[in-house]
Amino acid sequence: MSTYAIGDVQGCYDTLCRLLEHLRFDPAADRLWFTGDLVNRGGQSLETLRFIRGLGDSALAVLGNHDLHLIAESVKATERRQKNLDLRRVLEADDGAELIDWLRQRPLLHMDKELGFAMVHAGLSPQWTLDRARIEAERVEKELRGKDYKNVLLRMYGDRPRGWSRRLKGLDRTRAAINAFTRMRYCDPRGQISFEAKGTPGTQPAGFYPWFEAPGHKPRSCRVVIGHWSALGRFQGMGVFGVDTGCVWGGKLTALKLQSEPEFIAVDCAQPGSTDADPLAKDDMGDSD
Ligand SMILES: [Mn+2]
Repeated sequence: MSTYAIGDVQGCYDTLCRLLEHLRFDPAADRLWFTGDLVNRGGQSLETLRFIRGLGDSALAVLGNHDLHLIAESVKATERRQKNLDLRRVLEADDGAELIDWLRQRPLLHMDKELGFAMVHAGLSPQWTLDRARIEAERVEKELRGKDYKNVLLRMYGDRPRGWSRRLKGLDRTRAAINAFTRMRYCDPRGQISFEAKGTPGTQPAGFYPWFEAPGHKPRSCRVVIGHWSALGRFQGMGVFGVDTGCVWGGKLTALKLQSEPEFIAVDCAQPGSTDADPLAKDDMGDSD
């Protein structure tokens, strides 16, 4: 039995099938982890959701910013026609509501202490141990599954507050946690996020660090798999493994075999993608992963 963590699929279903063939994935024996952003831009978001949901207990996925955006669009869908064709196919499918409901129940953080790995879409605040991260994730997950979820989804957008703090309450705390889990790349030692910086390490503004290198960050008891950061690409360092290799941009779809010496396995993108900015950035700053 093997467990593979797969990077951002973003609706590239054909490429996912190609990767799983390459891995000789056996749903009866193997397990798949997905770093989130299952949907948007690739053109086959509907097929991707159907397939991964259909895997049942053989697959688990954490929420990414594009997944949250789709769920939020479903809340608004009755008010205006969806312009994004890939997302519209999900919203208008007979099983669309069921798929989105399933997506809404996904966690923000997955941790398997026995395996020694955790997974989030983007990052962890430097103030969080993994146990603290789990508490913050569960708090937001409960809101997304609760009866006020529409309000939470409609008010999660935006870059303020710029970082998580234990003093934050209510929706500010929710938004700060969502931004860390699903959008962060660079932050300062206090966990204040630079939403503008999205390039390779070394290109960020002074005083900001890749979140996993922020000075004074809390210790992390598991290795952490992330997606979201296609400019970082295939990455291994500081106990972090990056597996977003920009499939939807014509790059590769990458799997990481989770074992004591993790192994990267990738296939080329099988389809062209399109371009869209980060949907959770209220002012559309081109934060694209
Ligand atoms: Mn993302």
